Amino acid sequence: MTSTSVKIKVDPRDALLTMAHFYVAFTALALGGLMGLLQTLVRSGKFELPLGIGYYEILTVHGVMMGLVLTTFFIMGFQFAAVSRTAGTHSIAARRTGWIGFWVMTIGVAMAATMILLNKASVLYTFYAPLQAHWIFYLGLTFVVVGSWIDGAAQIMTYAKWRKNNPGKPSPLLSFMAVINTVMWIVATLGVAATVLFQLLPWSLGWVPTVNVLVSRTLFWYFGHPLVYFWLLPAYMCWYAIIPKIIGGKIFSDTLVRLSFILYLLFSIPVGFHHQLMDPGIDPSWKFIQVILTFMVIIPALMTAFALFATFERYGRSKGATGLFGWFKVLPWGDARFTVPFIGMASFIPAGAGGIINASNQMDEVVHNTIWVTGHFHLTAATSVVLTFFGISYWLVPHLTGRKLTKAMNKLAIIQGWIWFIGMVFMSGAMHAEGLLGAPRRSAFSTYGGAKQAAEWIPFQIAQAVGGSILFLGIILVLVIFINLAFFAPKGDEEFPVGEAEGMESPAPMVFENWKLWLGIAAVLILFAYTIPFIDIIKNAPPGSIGYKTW
Ligand code: HAS
Ligand code: CU
Repeated sequence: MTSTSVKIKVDPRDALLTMAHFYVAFTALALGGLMGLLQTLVRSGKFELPLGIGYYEILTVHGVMMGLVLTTFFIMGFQFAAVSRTAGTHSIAARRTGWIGFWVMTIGVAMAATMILLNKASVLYTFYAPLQAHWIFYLGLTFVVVGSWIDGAAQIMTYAKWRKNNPGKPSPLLSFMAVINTVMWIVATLGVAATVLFQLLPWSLGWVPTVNVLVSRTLFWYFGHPLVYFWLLPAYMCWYAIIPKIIGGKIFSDTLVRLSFILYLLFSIPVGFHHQLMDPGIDPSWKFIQVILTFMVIIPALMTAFALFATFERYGRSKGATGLFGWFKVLPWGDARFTVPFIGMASFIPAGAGGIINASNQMDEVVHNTIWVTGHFHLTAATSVVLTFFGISYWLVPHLTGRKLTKAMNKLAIIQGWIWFIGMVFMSGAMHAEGLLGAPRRSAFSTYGGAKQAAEWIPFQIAQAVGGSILFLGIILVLVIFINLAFFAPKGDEEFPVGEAEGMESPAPMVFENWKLWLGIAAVLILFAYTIPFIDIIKNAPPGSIGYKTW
């Protein structure tokens, strides 16, 4: 690290801001987790929801809490801490901006959550038209997005201050990674903000009678794919820049990390059509172009796999390991800070393979709208990403609260990681298999129709309920550990590990910090991938849809 302003410990005032984000995130996990358990039980056909509660209602709570609230709050909180740790304590103005962002987001969550719990917004986390929610739900979502922009602005302020004080030097790696993720997020959320503000909100208020469904889906997926990379990149921050320090190794290459993050910024956004391959009304040639761009964004994932293997292998050799997989044995399996994210990392290999299948148009015809896709994102988001987030919180929470991860909690955390893995093998594995048999996603047992069809799905549905129950136990363990580390663990110093890269004699080229260049290329790619199909969609629009109120 080059700057003198860099502190080994995150400033307590910044720590408070991160912890505020984490309290909301872990509350969302508790609520969303309970709903997840109920869903698997309902789908097993052996359980009915009491009090007339609808399946779509609990599915919406689950998706919104896990996919939107847990992730956004955890990521923003983590990035605040990472920027503070590596680019220096936030200024008073930046921290105040961060608090404003936090409260705007939290008010938004309260609005959206209230409407969902009142069953007036059972529209799932994708809130596709023509399903229509109460306008307060859409306004709440707008608050969450705007709040996250304010949060992001605060991080960018601290990064900009570092750049000003250190002219000509590449910024600290973790800060650079956080800022790329924030910038990608801001560009991506423009799409969802557009559909919510110009279509869904006026429509739910009754100001306009109809809505163009394909436009709203297209704007959603312009946002929806970079959304999943917004979840992934903080996990990469841990894998690339933190895990090497925890194991006692080195980051394989600082330049490679920066290049892979730039590639994510460029190629995450012009690819949303891979979620709409089966949507009528989009010219197949544009779908084809976006599929090619999707395959481009697999490149930085493969670069990541390569660099991580290199870090592990070089560390292993330095410990005397030999043979192809000798390094595997010398890794610190007794350290939850390593083991829990590592399980996430290893899961990303089959998870990514599933993604490549989805992106391959003809194969997507087999799996689209089946529960295979649910299996895919429970491996990617709910295993690779979320286990890494848990792994981060096991050292970050005590670092921020001035406590220690005790031996007992470390052990419990490792058990938690393995329980999650086992639960997910059952649940996600069964989802993939049931999807190949044609079982639809997003539906409860009672809505499947033909009993004959359902019969061959039943064993997989039971396996999902078993997996869901194991995962729920995993969530209880996470909450126990989190509460312990936040309030009860013994006082002490827990390290915020930040890795060093090999070969730093020649630092990363400054071109990586040329934002005009990268944002310019990103804009060109977005305009290329979306302009003509968008004009087509609007010009050839069928009469608008009248929509189904969910309340
Ligand atoms: Fe996806 C649907 C394609 C990655 C999440 N995806 C979804 C949905 C979600 C989601 C939430 O093309 C459902 C949305 C909805 O509700 O409808 N996805 C991809 C592709 C990738 C991909 C090509 N997805 C993700 C990630 C997610 C995520 C990451 C969340 C975090 N996905 C699709 C498509 C659909 C889709 C279609 C639509 C399907 C449909 O029909 O609706 C790629 O980014 C994947 C690349 C990954 C790799 C793996 C690299 C491996 C690494 C680990 C190295 C491990 C080490 C450890 C070193 C190529 C980096 C070694 C250890 C040992 C033990 C050996
Ligand atoms: Cu995608």
